[in-house]
Amino acid sequence: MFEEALDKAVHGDASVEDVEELLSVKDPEQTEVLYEAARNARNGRFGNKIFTYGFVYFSTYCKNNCNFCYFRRSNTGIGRYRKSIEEVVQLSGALKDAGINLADLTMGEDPEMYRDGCKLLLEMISAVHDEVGISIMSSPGALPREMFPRIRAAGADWHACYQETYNRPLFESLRVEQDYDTRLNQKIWAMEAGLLAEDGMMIGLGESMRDRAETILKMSSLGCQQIRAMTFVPQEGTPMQGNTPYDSELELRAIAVMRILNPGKLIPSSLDVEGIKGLETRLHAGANVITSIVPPNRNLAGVAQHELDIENGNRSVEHVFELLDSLGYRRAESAEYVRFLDENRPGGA
Ligand code: SAM
Ligand code: MD0
Ligand code: SF4
Repeated sequence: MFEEALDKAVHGDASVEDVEELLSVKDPEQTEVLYEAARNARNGRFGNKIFTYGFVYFSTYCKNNCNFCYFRRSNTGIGRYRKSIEEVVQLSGALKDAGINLADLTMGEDPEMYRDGCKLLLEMISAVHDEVGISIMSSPGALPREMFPRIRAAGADWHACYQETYNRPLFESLRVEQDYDTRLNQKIWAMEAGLLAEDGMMIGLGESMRDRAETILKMSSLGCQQIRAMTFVPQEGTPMQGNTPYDSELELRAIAVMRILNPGKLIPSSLDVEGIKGLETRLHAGANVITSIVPPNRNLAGVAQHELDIENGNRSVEHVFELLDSLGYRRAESAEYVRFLDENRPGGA
């Protein structure tokens, strides 16, 4: 029963069957009840305040071959780039000046960045930390355990590394040649080193409703301070290019359920799935962070939508802020964001 499952979720004792029930809701009125419960959970902790993240995809080279990803190594013949430290500092500075709360420094698993104990990656993080002073998320893929204290010392606040699914065989078939446990440990090693951690799931990879429910419960219990769901967008030139694209309904229900189970966590509305037109629905379902804000004219790519809404300025800071205001939300000041980080940092360090 929907009502019973929702009640249990709100009170923090939802079973995997309850989560499945909530994710499967079809009736439009019940779906609105689900979203409303999610907004109540969010507003109770965060009011109408929304955090904003700029996306700096600074290297699109990758040694991996994830079946779902446009930037997998076998997708030869696509335009790739690697930004210099100066350029990343400049981009991050512009985000800070515009009032964005965090720079998400993201890369493919670029061997150039990993060379000599991740020398370039560490230099990149410390340059942004020292010269700009904006909060930093590092999204570098899977790192060896000993790197985490060094990433933290360089000035990163967050390590983002998404499991995509907690169905192990499905993970192994998608993230080919990658180790499930090593990727799972990324979140744990990060938190041990005093970093906040983000986990995430994708929807539309071939997983079942049960898998989605189990993944949401695992993500909720691991202790990460930020969790996300993103709909898979099929990519040209990859083994999954012919998959039928999903609409965003399941992602919205996943966001709502994640929020009800985790009132105090950060949950993104990514502009990287449906562009700017997908923002309102995701906030309505309980998200409280806007990610993948990308300035135009900088030759920067997104991940799931490597072009959508970037050069037309729809993912720009100004455009996103205007829309937030018109929807009745308030963008968080960076001081408020830093307070959230300080209050939620593992180990209180
Ligand atoms: N390379 C690093 C890694 O894999 O962790 C960091 C960047 S990676 C491109 C960031 C995330 O984008 C992936 O973990 C996945 O969740 C998401 N992603 C990649 N391709 C996608 C697609 N086609 N549709 C939706 N999300 C996608
Ligand atoms: C996003 N394109 O927020 C970014 C990316 C990496 N930490 C995040 C998936 O949608
Ligand atoms: Fe590389 Fe990340 Fe894409 Fe996988 S998801 S191919 S690791 S950039």
